[in-house]
Amino acid sequence: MDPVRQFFADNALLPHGWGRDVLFTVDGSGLLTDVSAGAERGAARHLGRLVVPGMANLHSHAFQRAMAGLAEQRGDSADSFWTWRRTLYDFLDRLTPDDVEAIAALVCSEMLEAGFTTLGEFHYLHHDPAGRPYDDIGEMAGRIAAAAAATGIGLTLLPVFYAHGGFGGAPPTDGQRRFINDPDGFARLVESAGQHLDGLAGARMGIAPHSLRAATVEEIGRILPLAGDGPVHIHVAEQTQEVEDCLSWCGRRPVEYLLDSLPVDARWCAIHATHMTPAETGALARSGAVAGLCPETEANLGDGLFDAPRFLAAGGRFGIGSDSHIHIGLAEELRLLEYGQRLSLRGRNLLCDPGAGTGESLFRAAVSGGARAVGQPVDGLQAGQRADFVVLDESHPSLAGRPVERMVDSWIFAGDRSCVRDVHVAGRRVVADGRHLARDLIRSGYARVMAGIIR
Ligand code: NGQ
Ligand code: ZN
Repeated sequence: MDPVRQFFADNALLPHGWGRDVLFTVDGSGLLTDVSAGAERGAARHLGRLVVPGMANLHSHAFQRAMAGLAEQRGDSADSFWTWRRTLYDFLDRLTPDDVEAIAALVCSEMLEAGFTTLGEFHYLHHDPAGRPYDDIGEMAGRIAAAAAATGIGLTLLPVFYAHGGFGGAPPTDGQRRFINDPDGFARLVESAGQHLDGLAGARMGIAPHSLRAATVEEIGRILPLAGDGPVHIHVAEQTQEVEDCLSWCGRRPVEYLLDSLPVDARWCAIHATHMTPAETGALARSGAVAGLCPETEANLGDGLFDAPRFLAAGGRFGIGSDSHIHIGLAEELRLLEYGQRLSLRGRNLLCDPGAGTGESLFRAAVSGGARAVGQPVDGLQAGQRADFVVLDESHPSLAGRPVERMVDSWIFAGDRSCVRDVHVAGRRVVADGRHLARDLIRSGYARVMAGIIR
């Protein structure tokens, strides 16, 4: 364990607003024990002029980073989410554990460079290309853990339970063979995954029944105890066809069915939740579940628009994920979340708290909702939370000369990851001058993998 350390920021975004001259005290396990504004710097290490908390990226399928941009040409028939999914299934046929580790390391390093300090990995590529478990059923989970360890990102691993190809326990398709487990196999997988996380600082585990298409509510009820007090994530109501299939199978809509059938509470994260009636939106907000929004992927896949104004007005919590990694950007995800509403409602500053800018409102909400969704102490710069610092570059053209209260708005709407200078996880610096410390090694490993799999 490292000794107690102190860090100092000229300006830091604290839970209740910007603080000046902020002194952070960090214990040996990387948690903040004290945060004091108006302090003397003393011997503390200077972080920078502008420090904001790290954010969790709550929804990721890391391997999909390797096919970003490869499904953007029109096929013979109308392209849709479902034709994209066929491309995905063909692509993932080829990936070995070494490939997945190298791709996941790239994803983690890109997330860190963007300002994300925790990864929620919704991990479902379990078995070998023939659909047989590896000798260690948690082999692939171990590779995700290795990538997190190599990059220093905090990891919440969410092993996925996937058993069916449609509502009502329909048999899986051949393209899904690498994902499939029965509840007993899944219990072994969770056990092995837990062993792979042993000794990995900043790691946590939960579970993820993939969707109401891929798991029955009876099966989900059976596997729930495996989550312990960890988070439970599920994809729900992403596509209108899923809503129609659910209605014709059970007479209820997916979110309605989920809330009626399972004990959904603040430990849960409903990924996408795009298609809800106003009643479902209110009920999901009241359940305490976090909405896991992935605006860039949802736009890329043509999912639809989440009713954020209604959800937030009902007290709903949300966080963001980069899901398919069509692009990895913290500013861009939050910006698109707001822009979707602007385009549809023809107004401005729609997801804005009174007294704060829109970018800052979205950023704060996503830090806090993200922390809840990944089940980690990453809810902002306050005592008891992890010392995850994102240092912004005040000389960046999009930030230069702005008052401190407009900095996050300027980053989110006018900037991108080039505004991020340094990133620390648990008090340890992993990004310096915008570059992950192992960037070159990680990128060359990734390039080698890509040369082998793109045919
Ligand atoms: C996934 N992605 O699990 O990667 C899914 C595709 C499915 C999104 N839903 C597979 N965006 O949903 O069946
Ligand atoms: Zn997903």
